[in-house]
Amino acid sequence: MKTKKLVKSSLIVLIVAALGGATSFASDSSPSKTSAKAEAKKEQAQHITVTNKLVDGKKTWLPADINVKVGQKVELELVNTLPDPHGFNVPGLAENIVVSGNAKQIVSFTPTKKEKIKFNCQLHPAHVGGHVNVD
Ligand SMILES: [Cu+2]
Repeated sequence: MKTKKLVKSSLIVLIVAALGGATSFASDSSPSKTSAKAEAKKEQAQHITVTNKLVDGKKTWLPADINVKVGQKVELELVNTLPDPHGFNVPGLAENIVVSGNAKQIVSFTPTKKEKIKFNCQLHPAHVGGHVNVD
């Protein structure tokens, strides 16, 4: 008689636990929806690869014209294909960067005004640079 009663009450406990579990599972989906919305709002950066290589025997950063926009975040991927370290300097935007030999480095900035800025390798005056054109 006593044993039967115990079995009955533990069955009720199990059912309640199962229902409670189902309820909390259903309410789980809303927080992930919120974070997806925040993700979409994130600003998308303009990605430009700038490569350092030998052109007609001269160490050169290419492209010579890097075209960007006011207020748009820029992500420059500086790729040095030469064995020695080289510099990359854009006054006011990305200053005195040094990229190791056979390595790459990412530099980010957001231009705030229209201008044409000369860029060069601050380590070697003979190294061929170019311009960052902010439109
Ligand atoms: Cu250089």
